[in-house]
Amino acid sequence: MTLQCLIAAVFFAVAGWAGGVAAQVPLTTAATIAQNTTSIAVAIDGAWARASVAGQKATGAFMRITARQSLRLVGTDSPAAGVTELHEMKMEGDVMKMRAVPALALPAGQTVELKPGGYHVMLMDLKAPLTPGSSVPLTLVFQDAQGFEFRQQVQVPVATRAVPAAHAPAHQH
Ligand SMILES: [Cu+2]
Repeated sequence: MTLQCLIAAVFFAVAGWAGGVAAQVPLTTAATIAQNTTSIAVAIDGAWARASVAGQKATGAFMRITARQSLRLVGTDSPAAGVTELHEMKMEGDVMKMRAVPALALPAGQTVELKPGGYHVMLMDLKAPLTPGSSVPLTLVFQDAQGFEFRQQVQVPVATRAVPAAHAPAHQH
């Protein structure tokens, strides 16, 4: 297949997909979906990944996510890690256990916090130690109520602890 032919095929696939979406959902929703690709629908703040040392295989990334419309976080990916998963830490009896979860619900307008001891993005099979002061790209995959998926990339600062939030809503008086 020539490159030109490949581009044409991709364009056709995208055009066909866009037509399908427009046919299934009201026009206003289709417009919102179109905007999603430019990262408007989801606000992410306070993101940080815990620094790791040489030989350490895994670490966690944390952030606050606020979706304008009801969405689910259904996937994560980072070039810094061989495997990237969404995890949850939970007490089972008196033991803190960590497990992979397939998706995280993001109710419209509510801030969902990924934090140590709770939900987090697990970066496993690290390709190099995460050094404080550097940052790692992280791709989040969201799915809306219609099953439409879109991706948002975040540049996550590496730190040894949570970045103090200058605008944390919990501390306004
Ligand atoms: Cu984990």
